[in-house]
Amino acid sequence: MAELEIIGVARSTYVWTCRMVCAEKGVPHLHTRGWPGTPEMRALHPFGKIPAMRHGALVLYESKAICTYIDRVFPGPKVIPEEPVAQALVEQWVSVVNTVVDPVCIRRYLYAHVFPGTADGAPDMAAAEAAVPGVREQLGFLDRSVAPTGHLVGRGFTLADANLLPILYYLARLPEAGAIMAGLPALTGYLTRHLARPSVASTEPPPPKPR
Ligand SMILES: N[C@@H](CCC(=O)N[C@@H](CS)C(=O)NCC(=O)O)C(=O)O
Repeated sequence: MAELEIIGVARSTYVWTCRMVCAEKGVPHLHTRGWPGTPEMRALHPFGKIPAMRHGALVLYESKAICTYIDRVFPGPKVIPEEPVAQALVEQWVSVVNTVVDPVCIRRYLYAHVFPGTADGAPDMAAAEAAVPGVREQLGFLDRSVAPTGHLVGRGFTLADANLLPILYYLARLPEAGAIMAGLPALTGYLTRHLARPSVASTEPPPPKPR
């Protein structure tokens, strides 16, 4: 079979999810760095976003589509269960995390710290603090959701977890969200336990370069 290639920078939450799924299933893949908005990414993705995937003649974008393809085409443990209810719940979790949690927790809150757009590159604290009530509400909901089983769906690791973990990983490292998470034992335990999982640990992005 042709080699599978995941293109995008390792620190992207969505790139990490795709690489985590490969590792979870034991699918070898070539990871090629690609920065959003570059001509290389625009050749693979109509809006130059990451990740993209190449497998033989197939080029695919959108992390959910990429992970679904990998799960269906390659052997290894299923990250999207075949049982209809569990499958629907994985769909639900990927959708709500990508359309509700990511916009607040990553695009508004984390970006205010990491890509603030300020003249001196200092965090945009007004924007970060404005996002905190939403971050608190969402993290509380996630804490209650993982408390019963330590997973988002059923009792096993699924794409729902792979899709959420990168977001929690970054939030735990930021002051306001980190403090909120410290008061949410189920969510903190969930993150700590899954970060030790081989598929998660082996694909963890390198630490950011000091400013
Ligand atoms: N829905 C897309 C989202 C991809 C996405 O927004 N990726 C971010 C990096 S985590 C990106 O490319 N941002 C740059 C941009 O939006 O121009 C997916 O699931 O793959």
